[in-house]
Amino acid sequence: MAHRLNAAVAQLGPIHLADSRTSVVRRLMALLREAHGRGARFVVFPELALTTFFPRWWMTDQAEIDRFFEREMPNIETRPLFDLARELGVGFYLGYAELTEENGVVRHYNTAILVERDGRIVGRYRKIHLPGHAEHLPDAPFQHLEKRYFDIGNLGFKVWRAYDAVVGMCICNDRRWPETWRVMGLQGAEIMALGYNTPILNIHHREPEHLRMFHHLLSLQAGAYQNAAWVLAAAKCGAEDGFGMVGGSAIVAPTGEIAAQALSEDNEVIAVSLDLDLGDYLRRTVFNFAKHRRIEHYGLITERTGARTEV
Ligand code: CDV
Repeated sequence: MAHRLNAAVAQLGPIHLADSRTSVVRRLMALLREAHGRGARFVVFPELALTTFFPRWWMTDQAEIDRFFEREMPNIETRPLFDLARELGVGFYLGYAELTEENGVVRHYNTAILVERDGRIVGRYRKIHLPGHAEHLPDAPFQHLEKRYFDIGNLGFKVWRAYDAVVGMCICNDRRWPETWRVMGLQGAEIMALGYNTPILNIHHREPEHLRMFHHLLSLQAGAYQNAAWVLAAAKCGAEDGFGMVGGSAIVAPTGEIAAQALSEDNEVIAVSLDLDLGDYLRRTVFNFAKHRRIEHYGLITERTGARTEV
């Protein structure tokens, strides 16, 4: 029998500073219901899906920063989403800012969780590739302070058995690094989920706006194809308090083809019946890692971080 999973990506339009968690969770629940109505058993929500993309704001008061973080999950505001997931039998990926304590030390992570169809959290990923800067850039049109507000994720790139498939997770900037996909691919990931917040402008250097979408899709398509996996990518997009972020949420097939793509920069569900046998076939043939990879020539990838020319 064909091995398939009906899955959806729930793109979110803007969340403004003034929007409450309760109103955002209501939006997530409406999207979950819509995805369920279209047959989905697994839905991917964006990165930091409960708040505005707060790393754009310079803040020095830790109490003010911590207002964007969740101390437990589910909590009073998000519980209804988990209850609805269980009622409908739909699992989900959700990105949020996690505040936790490890060995007596307070930690802040940019986190994603995987929730099974019975409402249980079965997987947790903490963002590893944190982009941006830690210092205030007074001349930039906005800040990108992930390096200031978050600790580097400490859970690695794992995969989990969920929804009768093997599922990996990553977050936003991770998609630009081929190592992210490969480490999940080496664990047999059939589905790789990610949420993102990608500002339309690059604050580090000026570039044509169309490159933002091109590099986004290029990264998803390469990651999917080279690892023979389905990639499900959910944007938070549109203008949050006037700061624009790209849409382009997509479901990419293991062939690297885009199977579905959001058209708007607002709340939008896209859904596809994922043919998991297709990835399986490609992992047994052109991307049969055991047969074709030559790890004796790949040492530099883990031995060296920055590029250095020695000739
Ligand atoms: N939230 C992100 O990680 N955003 C980054 C920045 C660099 C645009 C991204 O890679 O999309």
